Amino acid sequence: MFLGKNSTEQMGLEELTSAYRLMALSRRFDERMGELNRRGVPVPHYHSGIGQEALMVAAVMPLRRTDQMIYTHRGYGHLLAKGISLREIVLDLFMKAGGTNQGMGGVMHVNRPDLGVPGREGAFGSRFAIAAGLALAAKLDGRDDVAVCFYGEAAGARGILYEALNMAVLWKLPVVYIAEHNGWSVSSRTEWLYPEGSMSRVWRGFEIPVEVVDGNDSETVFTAVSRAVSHARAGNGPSVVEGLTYRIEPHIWKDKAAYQPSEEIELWRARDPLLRAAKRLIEFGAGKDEIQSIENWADAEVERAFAALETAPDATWDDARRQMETQ
Ligand SMILES: Cc1ncc(C[n+]2csc(CCOP(=O)(O)OP(=O)(O)O)c2C)c(N)n1
Repeated sequence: MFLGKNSTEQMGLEELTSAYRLMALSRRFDERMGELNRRGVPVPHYHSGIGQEALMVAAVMPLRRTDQMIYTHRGYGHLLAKGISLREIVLDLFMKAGGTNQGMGGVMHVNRPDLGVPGREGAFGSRFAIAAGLALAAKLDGRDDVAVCFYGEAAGARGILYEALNMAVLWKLPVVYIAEHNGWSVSSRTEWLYPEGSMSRVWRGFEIPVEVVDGNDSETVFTAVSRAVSHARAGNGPSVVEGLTYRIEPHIWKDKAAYQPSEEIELWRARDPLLRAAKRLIEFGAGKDEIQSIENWADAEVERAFAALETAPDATWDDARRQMETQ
């Protein structure tokens, strides 16, 4: 069962330019963190999202500010696209004051409830039920907001998916699940975890709309998720979009990823979502200088975020308590 194909939300030059800015920022930040790590600078526990930027960013762009979004641990594109600044993310990562959790949650628990980012679980799986709960809250309050829940191969293999989806289908909850099919779950291939190597196959039994899309093509992702969001907002219940992408970097940097064949990585590098978006921008009429100026802007933003880190004080429990009292 597929979502109504006659729904034609598509990216124009403006949307694709916005997507490219956010994807470039996410990429530059991952590259900078990798560089620091290679130089031996102590960096926090980190999961690089290189290669997955289109899925992270273009799937969030159809959302409103009040729509809820549960992100994954890999990459920061989801958060940037929902309006959280790189400065806040960096301060959270390095556990400084001035971020979103005042140094008390690290990057696992970036949250901005005012932007529809309530945070996320540390032990993967409960996100399926949390997202269904957020959708239920919107429905009970009479808001037409939706909840969007990204998940990886590991979370999707847990039993709570079935419990949550059963309730979401029963109560027609406005929730969209987005599977980040990136080929690997630490050192296990997706094919070793799911029949037919399909993360969305299990959803078919619920007879809800399922779309499998090229997760490295921002326009395709945007269109599919826009359709899923409209479906949920119109009161038609849950759906799933599975985006096919690839984890270019190791699970974490201390993992040498000897299990990951270099030819496979090269194959996917050639499908780089940024290169593809840049090519499309040129087809839309953008100049090479415009693309370069976006790259320059992203570099400068990364500089600004790290500059904030230089002066930020360490967070204290008092900062955290004050923040909790104001939320
Ligand atoms: C219940 C639970 N078990 C284990 C972990 C530790 N853990 C963190 S990331 C990860 C792998 C995630 O793989 P996947 O979902 O495929 O996402 P990817 O890292 O490929 O983006 C694991 C097992 C966890 N957070 N929660």
